[in-house]
Amino acid sequence: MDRREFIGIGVAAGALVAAQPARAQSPAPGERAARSQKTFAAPGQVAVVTPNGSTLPWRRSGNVKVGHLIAQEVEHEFAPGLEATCWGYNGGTPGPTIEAVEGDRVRMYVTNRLPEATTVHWHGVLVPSGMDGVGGLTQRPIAPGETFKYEFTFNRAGTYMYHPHYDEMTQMALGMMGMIVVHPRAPRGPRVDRDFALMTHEWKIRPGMRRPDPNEMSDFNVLTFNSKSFPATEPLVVGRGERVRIRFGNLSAMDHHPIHMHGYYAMVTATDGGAIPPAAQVPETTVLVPVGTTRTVEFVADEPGDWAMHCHMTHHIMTQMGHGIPVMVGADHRRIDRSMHGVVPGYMTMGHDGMGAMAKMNMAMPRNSLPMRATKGPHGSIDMGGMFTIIKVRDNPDTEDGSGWYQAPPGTQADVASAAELQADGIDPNA
Ligand SMILES: [Cu+2]
Repeated sequence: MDRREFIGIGVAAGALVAAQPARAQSPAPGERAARSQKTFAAPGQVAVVTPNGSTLPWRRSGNVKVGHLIAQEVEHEFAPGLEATCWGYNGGTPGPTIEAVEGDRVRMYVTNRLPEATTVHWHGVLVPSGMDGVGGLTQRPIAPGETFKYEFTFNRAGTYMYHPHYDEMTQMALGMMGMIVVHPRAPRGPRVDRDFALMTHEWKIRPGMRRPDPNEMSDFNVLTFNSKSFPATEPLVVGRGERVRIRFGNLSAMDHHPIHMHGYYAMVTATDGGAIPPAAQVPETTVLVPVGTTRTVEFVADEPGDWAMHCHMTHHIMTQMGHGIPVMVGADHRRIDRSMHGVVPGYMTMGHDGMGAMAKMNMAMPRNSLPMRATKGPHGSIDMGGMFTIIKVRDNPDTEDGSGWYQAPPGTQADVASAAELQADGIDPNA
């Protein structure tokens, strides 16, 4: 195959996309993925953006789209300060989003560069049994060094996922997963202006370690959207009045993620089982994304602002440092500090007034760990990490680089109450 054949093909659109490396460099925090990603969709439908991720390029071979997944070890940065050796596809975790159009015939080559066997299961995609990727049941596992060929037709539009079905516990815990988006050949429902794919995931990485622990069952301490922890999660920059679609996937080991959206409610329009009929769609401000499913939501972004979107399990917006520490809330820290100063000068009990203030401290941290100080926001520290991102609704989304903050119009922002205001409304803070 020569270079000219190495092109993306949008079958229905006929849109050709230039060759790109298997993995675009992860954009810096705040940098938008939209410009760097070469994606395509069917006519009248926008391409999917995978924040912090990439989209699989296709080669053309007759009427077949040919893709190549390489299962391999990858060095991955979860957020500045925390890197780990993970397993993924085509240089990253999650693997590239597979984007196709209903009716596309695809041939997927899977090369195994891992030290153990693997397979790829096309979760939710209706494929012939022998293409289902279940090690031992539907195929011989792909040995290290081998390349297998899968071939099937994406005969239903929807949001699906791919992941190994051999030593699942280890391979998925180490980061092997990806999203699959199949556009309908003809658009259905209202046209959307933005289309995003976000894979939720959970990891156990002990502070200072460089390997996620695949044996962990309950105490996960790194929570991610597309394998990034806030503040490294790219914001979703959208235009005021635009219709936005977000496709969530969950291949976590053990936890369902209730993803809460500020500023909006969204209609849940599809699962990995297919589209939900309009009469059965449910409005939610928190959409539960159970393990092993996808949930697709749509909303109209008619309210400008910086809107948090995050898992509502509070430990899932924590960093590693929130785990395994004693309860100190309400403790008389002065006595403890006094007795400790004899042995550890400068000792400081933490957490007695709650943990929020720790976000501001520049404490020395174990190497390769995510501190609790999180990131600087426009009004102080944002003391959240993990599975947290921001939807930035702007009047001019295409000229925004995503790094700026919303300026609330006068009179529309919470602030300290003045004495005059308190008096006028009969509020006595000392009552
Ligand atoms: Cu969660």
